[in-house]
Amino acid sequence: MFKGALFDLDGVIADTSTLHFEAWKKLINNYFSAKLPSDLEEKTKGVSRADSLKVILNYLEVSVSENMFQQLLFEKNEQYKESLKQLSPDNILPGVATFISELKQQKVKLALASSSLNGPLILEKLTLAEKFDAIVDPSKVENGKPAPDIFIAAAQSLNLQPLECIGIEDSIAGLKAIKESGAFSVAIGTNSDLKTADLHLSTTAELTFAAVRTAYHQ
Ligand code: B16
Ligand code: MG
Repeated sequence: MFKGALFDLDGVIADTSTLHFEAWKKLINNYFSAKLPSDLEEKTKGVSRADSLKVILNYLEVSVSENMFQQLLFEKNEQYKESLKQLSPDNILPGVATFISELKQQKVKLALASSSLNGPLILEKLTLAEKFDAIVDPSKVENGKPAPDIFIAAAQSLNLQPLECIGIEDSIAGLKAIKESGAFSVAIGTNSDLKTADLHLSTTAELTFAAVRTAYHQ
């Protein structure tokens, strides 16, 4: 049996991933009068704020000064934090609260492996913070997703090996990170690249302890 569960946050625990992209769209419209295509959202999922901005500037074929780059990061986060003001336990994705309770009952340890610097604030707002045994600070991790570092650090924070853990992700970058860490991968979403996970589910509503345990033992 697995002993640890390493959770991504945006798009797995809470429905906040669209809020990130909404904030980027607004910012880029304000600064560059440009529209971002919806397929760019997947490329900004799971990766750090700075890496997301690099993806976007690359798409726009614009280069900016370091000062401007920092200003854009700051403003995107201000915009994002504004949208988080409305966040409540209602934003926990379907099935996730029950899944977390099941894991706790089974004495599985929980760690957060989110790229988001806003992770602790979001868990507080969702009233889930006390359920987690550890929260990895993404600023202390050398390489962001798709590198495996944050999932390795999350397992370590529970005094476990990645092999003893499951990792749960909604992004392609995050799935790659879980696989490289050696943890059992659970991917959630409809993108076809997510189907390479050890267990692929279309939505969090299918995320149950029974489903994961069965897949883990196969
Ligand atoms: P922040 P996750 C990621 O969270 C988001 O998917 C990604 O879109 C965002 O750029 C990144 O967090 C950084 O977030 O700007 O709040 O520090 O999916 O790894 O939980
Ligand atoms: Mg995510």
